Amino acid sequence: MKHVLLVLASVAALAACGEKKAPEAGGKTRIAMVVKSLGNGFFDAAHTGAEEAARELGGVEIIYTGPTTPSAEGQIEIINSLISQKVDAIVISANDPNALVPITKKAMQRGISVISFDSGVAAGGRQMQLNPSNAQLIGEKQIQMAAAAMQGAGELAILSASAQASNQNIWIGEMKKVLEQPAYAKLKLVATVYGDDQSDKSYREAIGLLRSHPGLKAIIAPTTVGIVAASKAVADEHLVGKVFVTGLGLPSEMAGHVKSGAVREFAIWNPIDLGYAATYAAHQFVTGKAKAQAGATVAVGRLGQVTMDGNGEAALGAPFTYNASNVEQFAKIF
Ligand code: RAM
Repeated sequence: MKHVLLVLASVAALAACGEKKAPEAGGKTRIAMVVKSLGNGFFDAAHTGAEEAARELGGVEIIYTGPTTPSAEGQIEIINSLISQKVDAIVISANDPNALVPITKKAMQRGISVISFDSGVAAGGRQMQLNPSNAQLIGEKQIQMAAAAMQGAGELAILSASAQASNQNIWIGEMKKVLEQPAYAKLKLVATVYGDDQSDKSYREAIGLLRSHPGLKAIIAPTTVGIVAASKAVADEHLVGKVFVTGLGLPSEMAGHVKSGAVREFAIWNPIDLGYAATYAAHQFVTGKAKAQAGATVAVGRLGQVTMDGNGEAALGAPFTYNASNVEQFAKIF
């Protein structure tokens, strides 16, 4: 797999980690995976990957946890408790890039390794951020898929996760840049709404978009929860064939919506691999094999190694596209 090195400036916060504590003699290395919220299939798959890494590494226990709804407050409370439990590492997908920094800094000062993955903590609050792929590529891919479904012209809207989500906000920024390119001059972004990665709120927001923008031709949902809700809303409003949904989804949750025609194609990376790599990388920091330094490489087991850029970020491979020809096959995996 080809690893993409994101070039971003600022090395400022890489040194912000405390002294590493050695895992207790004889005890297991405890790695806590803190996700945006429980009950999200994307993170269930990341958890599967974390358990795989734990088995491979040996002597590792995974504590899988997260708030019931995606909030920074909920994650702060959980991290406080993980600090008291003296876990060895925290692997977090953040609900807010900045709000978590004080608590994750505190964890690092206590010798806990902190890695963010998927949705990043700002540079001062973690030793490494593992991105699933290159953000520009993710933004570009989603606009390309929408433009193809819309035949190059018309109104589109974005249905995102929570308004503070680091990853979705970066991808939306990239999508907006792509929309400025002459090739997409006939595409008009009319609204961006937030379903908070909650099925019911995402559904209500999607219905709202369809009713307030009768000329809408596409909804891009850069979230696995949002894309399912938007597809259901399009079907329920009898708009299949008129409004196309695309974005980032799990084949297992999207197969039916591809079949119905609400979705022609969507993309995603392998969430099992992402959880596996993030857990493996966290273990490298716990054991002192990885250092938070620009240009440093970090081993990620069967996926090889990733290279950290000046902002402490590294990335896995390109997203993959799914459509009627392959969605059923991948639906069996994630
Ligand atoms: C949701 C979450 C997650 C994101 C995926 C694409 O499950 O918001 O952070 O990476 O969608």
